[in-house]
Amino acid sequence: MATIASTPYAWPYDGDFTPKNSALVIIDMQTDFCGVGGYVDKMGYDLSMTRAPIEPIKALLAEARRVGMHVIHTREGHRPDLSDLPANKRWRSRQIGAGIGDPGPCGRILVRGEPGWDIIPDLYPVAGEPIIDKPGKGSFCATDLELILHTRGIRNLILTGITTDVCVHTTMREANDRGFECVMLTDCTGATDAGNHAAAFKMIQMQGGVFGAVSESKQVIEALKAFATAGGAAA
Ligand code: C5J
Repeated sequence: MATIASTPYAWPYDGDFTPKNSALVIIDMQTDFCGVGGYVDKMGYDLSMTRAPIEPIKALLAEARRVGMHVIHTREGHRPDLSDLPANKRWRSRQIGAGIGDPGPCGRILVRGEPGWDIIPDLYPVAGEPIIDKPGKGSFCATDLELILHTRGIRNLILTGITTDVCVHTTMREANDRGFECVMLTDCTGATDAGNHAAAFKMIQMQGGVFGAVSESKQVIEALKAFATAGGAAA
């Protein structure tokens, strides 16, 4: 039995947590969401909030790699011909002056292959860490994430990234409905609005943990260090 201190229950619910049946999921840590000149910056939001999780994720990622836990990255973006960009998504983004597919300081906004679309160097994936390219907010919609999780025997998801209330929350909801056991980390996520960040965590904790549980990186790192100390025996 191994669990991570979290609320409203010790996660995972049944104590079946090991680096082999769990994945650190790092959502959309792209320049477009946390870099100068990217999509979020162009919309005029405070970048300090979407940049806040960079260092906590970096520390957790180092520990996850050290113990051999699965790591999965996602990127939100569209085909260069925009054939997978719904007209209403483009229209809405143009209302706030950051049209998806339009040119910006970091290349065409949220378009695959452009500099702003890629994952920031601090958190760049290494060999063996799948990258899920997704056209929507959720990581399961129009992707092969579910197949990869099943193929690798992963049942527990540790959710991090940006933004808390949009892509990370949508992914948690999709995963929960598919039977995956999820925890989201407060310090490893960030929103464009502090109130939305807080509300997103409150929502998770309703109804006994309606989408899963809430924790922070310190608790996960402690649990992973315990596995390393036990030489994997705890698994
Ligand atoms: C948004 C995301 N906020 N990664 N995307 O449009 O949360």
